[in-house]
Amino acid sequence: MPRANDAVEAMLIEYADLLSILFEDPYKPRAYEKAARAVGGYSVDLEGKDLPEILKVPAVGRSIGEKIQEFLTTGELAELEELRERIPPGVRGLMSIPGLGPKKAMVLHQELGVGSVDELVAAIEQDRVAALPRFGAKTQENIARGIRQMQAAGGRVKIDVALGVAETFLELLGSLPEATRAAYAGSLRRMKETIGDVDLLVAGSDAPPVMEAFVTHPSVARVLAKGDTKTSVVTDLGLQLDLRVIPDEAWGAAMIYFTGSKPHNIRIREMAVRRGLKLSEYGLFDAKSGDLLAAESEESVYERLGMQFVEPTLREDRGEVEAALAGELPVVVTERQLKGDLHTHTNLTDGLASLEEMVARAAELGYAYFAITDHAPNLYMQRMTEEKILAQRSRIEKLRRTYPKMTLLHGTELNIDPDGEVDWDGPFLADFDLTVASVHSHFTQSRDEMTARVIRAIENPYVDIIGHLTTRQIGKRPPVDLDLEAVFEAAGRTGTAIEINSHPDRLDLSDEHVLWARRHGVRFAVNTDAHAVPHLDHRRFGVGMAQRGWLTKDDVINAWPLRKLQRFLAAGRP
Ligand code: DGT
Ligand code: CA
Ligand code: CA
Ligand code: ZN
Repeated sequence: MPRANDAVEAMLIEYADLLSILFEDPYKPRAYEKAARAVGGYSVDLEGKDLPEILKVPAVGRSIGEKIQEFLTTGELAELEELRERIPPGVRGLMSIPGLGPKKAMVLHQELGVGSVDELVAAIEQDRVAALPRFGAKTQENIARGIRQMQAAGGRVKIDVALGVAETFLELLGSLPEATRAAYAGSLRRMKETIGDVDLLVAGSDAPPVMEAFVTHPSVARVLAKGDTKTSVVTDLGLQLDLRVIPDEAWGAAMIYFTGSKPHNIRIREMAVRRGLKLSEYGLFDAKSGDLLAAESEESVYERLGMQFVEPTLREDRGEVEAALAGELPVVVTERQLKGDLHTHTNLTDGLASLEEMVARAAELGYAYFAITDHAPNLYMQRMTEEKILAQRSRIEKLRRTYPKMTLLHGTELNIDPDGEVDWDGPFLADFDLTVASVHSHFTQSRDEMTARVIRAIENPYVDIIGHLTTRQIGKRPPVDLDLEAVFEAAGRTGTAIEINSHPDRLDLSDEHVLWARRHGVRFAVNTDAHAVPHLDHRRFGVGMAQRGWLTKDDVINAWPLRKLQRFLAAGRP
């Protein structure tokens, strides 16, 4: 169930966007954005909370707090409705183009009547954007590049968004008396980084009431097709959902079929044919007699095919069918096997939560160890100093007494500078339990420069983990240009772990990069890079990526017992 906080966050961001389009003052929108992030990252659900409770959220003052209260009690905000009257919805959409701010969006609307991305593309093709005062050819080209970047996501949505929508619908569908089971399948179950549409399955013998409940869900914006076996809708977020109602007895066969992937399905179907069998979404049958051999559970179907059960995250026809036939599938790492998180932030730098709040949640997750890795000084905005980070270390040392079962590790996230150097020198770095080093600037260096830069950081004996290696942000920022073969070779050679950053905007490394790095004996850290308490749960996405990269617990350093992790961290230090 999406929390009220998510709805409040979206409302405040829209309010900030519209303010920034209409007014010159940059401070007010920023205050709303800050409050929006604080609400989204706040660990307490604001549903039903009164004003004093709302005012406990960091960065939420009285005026914003009252707006949140109005929104929570009435479901809307009068002042937001007024702003919406003044700006066509498409204009705000223009702001999601990388590099296009609110002022330019408003000029494009006022001068050219542009009210959507499609209209903007047309205006660019006619060179009408370049002709605007203070725009010019260069700005037009930048905007065109931004649009291409945005469209590279291809209308797909990020996995966290799709999962939130799927869970909301399953809550409704699963509670219907006609439904004996309900689940999501498709790319979402395979945990791909982006999702084209959400595939839902409901088991039951009476489909019409299920379909009716589905299309009348409040977040359905449009019904594309409605039938007794399949119904498709589009939600208010523009995401398509396909619902299929299937007989209980065929649940397993249908789950296999609609989980896919298509290439995996084709491979197992061909295999079935070679054995005189026939596999469909209704079951596995004897081709000659037509007798049903298996259908009820996925396990029974795979077993009757003579293969191991294949985890959904592995079903991409990347060799998993052969491995399952030979009984050689890897036992992929699971969320429960993670013993700690090795990259997290607090409000000492740009995190939202205090050290104590982050650590308390880590303890709830049952971690054996937990690392705090706030930003080092060269990310100037964060104003880190030696004094501050040493003071944090003292606080951590005191906090250790409160958590006898969890080992708190003190680390830092270093910045890899353009030459591959990092913030502090050896003696100071030696006193950290671990370090993560990441690229946070100069993203456009040439491939040779960037590769040499990252390898230098990898070879630094004090660097334990490379954070978000390619720095991509899905749908927003392309990856940096790197010779990955050379980078992975260096990481394997030096025993430097590479992070799988679990944030759904990053998921960096991607599955294919994990498979590639693994061939060089690289070790991985599945980290959240959490900047707020709820972000610690993003690990499920990082684990999905690790599974898609065929990783077992032996490949993942934060699935190791503390002693083994400590030996790994200490190795290679002078
Ligand atoms: P998406 O939605 O683009 O993120 O990716 P999927 O994998 O969810 O693809 P989708 O929604 O088109 O179909 C869901 C599953 O249904 C797919 O993974 C496998 C199965 N499927 C769809 N079309 C075919 C087909 O033509 N042949 C076979 N064997 N399976 C199919
Ligand atoms: Ca799908
Ligand atoms: Ca589909
Ligand atoms: Zn970080």
